[in-house]
Amino acid sequence: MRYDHGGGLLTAHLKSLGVDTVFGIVSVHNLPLVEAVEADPELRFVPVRHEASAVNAADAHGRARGSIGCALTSTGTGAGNAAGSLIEALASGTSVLHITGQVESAYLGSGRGFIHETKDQLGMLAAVSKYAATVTSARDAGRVLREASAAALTAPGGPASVEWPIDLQYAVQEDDGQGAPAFEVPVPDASALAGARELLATARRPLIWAGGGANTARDQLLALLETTGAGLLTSNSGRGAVPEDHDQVIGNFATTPAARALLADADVVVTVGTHFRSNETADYGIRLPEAHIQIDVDAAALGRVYPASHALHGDAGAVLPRLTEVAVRADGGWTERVRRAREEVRAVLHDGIGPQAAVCDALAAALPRGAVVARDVTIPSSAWGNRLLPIHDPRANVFPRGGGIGQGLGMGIGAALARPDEPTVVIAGDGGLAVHLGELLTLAQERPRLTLVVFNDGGYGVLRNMQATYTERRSGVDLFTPDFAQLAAACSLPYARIGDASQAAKVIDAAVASDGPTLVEVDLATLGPMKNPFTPPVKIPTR
Ligand SMILES: Cc1ncc(C[n+]2csc(CCOP(=O)(O)OP(=O)(O)O)c2C)c(N)n1
Ligand SMILES: [Mg+2]
Repeated sequence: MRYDHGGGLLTAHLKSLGVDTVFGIVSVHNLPLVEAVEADPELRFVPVRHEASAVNAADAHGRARGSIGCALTSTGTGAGNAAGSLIEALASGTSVLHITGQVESAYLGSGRGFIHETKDQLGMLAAVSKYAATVTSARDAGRVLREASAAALTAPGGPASVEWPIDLQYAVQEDDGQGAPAFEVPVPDASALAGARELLATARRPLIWAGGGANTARDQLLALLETTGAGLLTSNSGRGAVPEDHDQVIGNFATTPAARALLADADVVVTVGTHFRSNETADYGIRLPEAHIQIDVDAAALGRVYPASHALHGDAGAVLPRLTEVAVRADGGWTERVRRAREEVRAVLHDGIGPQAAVCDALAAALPRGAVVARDVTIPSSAWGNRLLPIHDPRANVFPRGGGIGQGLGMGIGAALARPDEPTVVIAGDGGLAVHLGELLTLAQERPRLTLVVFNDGGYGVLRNMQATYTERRSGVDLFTPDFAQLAAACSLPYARIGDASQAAKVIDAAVASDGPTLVEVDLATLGPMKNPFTPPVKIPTR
């Protein structure tokens, strides 16, 4: 195919991927691309206010659809601004096609100070992306885009960055349509698989632990769960792979005493596509049974944290049915114990969060099944949003897996635009929201069905709690916080306040039912403290 310039090539490529929304900031170094997206009736260009948010929004747009998102940034500072959020997509293995500018190809690497030029932009992108490449000719761009997208979409996924010199963006493109690489799906070792099958054929107290890698094998996971009567633990990323109202789902509660006791008594654990991240394993401190069948498409993950007695290098969707074929039913008492543990961990947490339980309950009641809950890194997310607030579909489960604050609103906007027919909720703290406060303007401009719930405690509460627990200091945690009612008014955003628990249901119901954005402030000073203050599950290394 021949295209007048790179814009036509890009839009055709995006449509072939099913992408209909692109997030970015326009620049002299991406102008033909932005204009082509904007001009195409099948595509929407969303001008966000920071490149990090462009990547967060594109990432979450992909997560909410179970596909890939696209972000467009400028050269140099623009690409650098995107880097923090590319790190998030890399940490989470989510698929983002990031296209950024580059100086004219004649000046690449010349150090002449061409506008936006930076040292080793490709090296920077390579460090934070799964794939990074430079377009080197107008015959080459199509291949690079296809290769990048295939890398982003192939499990374990990640961001793919393409830097495109501005002269080559404007050039006539000759695309031969070649070069979409085929990736081989790994097949587990036959003897490891046979051993795993033998083990499951006699297991009477099985547990399953699902991570984000199980999200593409939902039916197969459910079949193994129901055939065995096992209990299901999940990482935060594995939430919703089986809907969390299923009575065998314990969920993201592995570090609780009840779940640890189950792990101690289990005769086998099958783990599926999980990292065993530090926060979800008490810094790798919780114990797993020795009989450990681990399934992962990423060879590096096998045995990386916990030894795997049966390491199955393969795709969960293909491997799980091989186990289900031979699996037997657990002891009836075991499945009963799983159900009791499920109830117990929820009741204990519900009680421990005190008045915030009213907000959690209100959200659970107001949201339709499968609606996206995007969660910034704030106490309400860490304490209950990541566990208690039910998730029934992995595409609803949007949160920064790398733990970086400030990404929630951008993610929420991306997800809300991916799912215009449903409400989306963002849970953010006052500190995290301030990182990309400019995205309130994107929210005001695009007006998606998004309820932004800001938990205002006038600072970085989680660090305050850590300091109170460990050092009795108060350093760097108290923040000037805006008057949110006035801020909302200045942005033409409807505003509501939850000042005590009795107001939660009414405020949340109205906001979620509206067909546009609402800023809801939860005033934590008047709502009152949690019964058990939250301190993060991280250790002080010297203690
Ligand atoms: C990018 C980034 N910078 C700093 C941190 C450290 N950090 C973790 S939570 C947090 C406080 C967030 O404050 P807020 O959003 O108000 O939530 P709160 O803890 O008050 O509930 C900070 C600064 C981080 N996780 N990510
Ligand atoms: Mg705060």
